[in-house]
Amino acid sequence: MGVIPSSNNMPSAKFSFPKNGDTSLVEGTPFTISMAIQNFQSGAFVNAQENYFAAPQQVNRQGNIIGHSHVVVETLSAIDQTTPTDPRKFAFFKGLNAAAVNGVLTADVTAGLPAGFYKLSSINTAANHQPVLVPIAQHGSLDDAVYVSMIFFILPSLCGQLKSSSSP
Ligand SMILES: [Cu+2]
Repeated sequence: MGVIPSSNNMPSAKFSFPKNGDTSLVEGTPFTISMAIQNFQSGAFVNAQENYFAAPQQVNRQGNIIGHSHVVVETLSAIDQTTPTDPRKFAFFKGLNAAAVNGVLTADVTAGLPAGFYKLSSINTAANHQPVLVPIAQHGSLDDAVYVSMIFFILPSLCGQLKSSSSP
């Protein structure tokens, strides 16, 4: 398992963009996911092809787990989907190998995503990509998940048409 932090050093995270329930995102438009994280030394990242799970979790002098995070975006059939997702399939995945800036990690979704419904989740891990481990079984979530809608892009010209056709 490796070195386990104290219960005062358990990491936690919260997406700051997009927020849960966000409906401001437009299909095919680049955006940047941002996530605040605390009690975690981010930016430590080993080659996943060569060293996946190959070393135990470590903590720094402050007692925080040394590792990195990932964000994964999964497509949903509806915003209130009740069936489990398939972990083999995702719309976007990024390992966040840079350290947090002012406690915030970011991931650029450079091509945006198609219109639809999505679940965004964090995967906070030790350096060798294993999920973070904490000293007590009963604890709050060490990750975050938010649910967002990606709306269709409406052409400005079509907007004008809709406007003119709706006003007598
Ligand atoms: Cu990783």
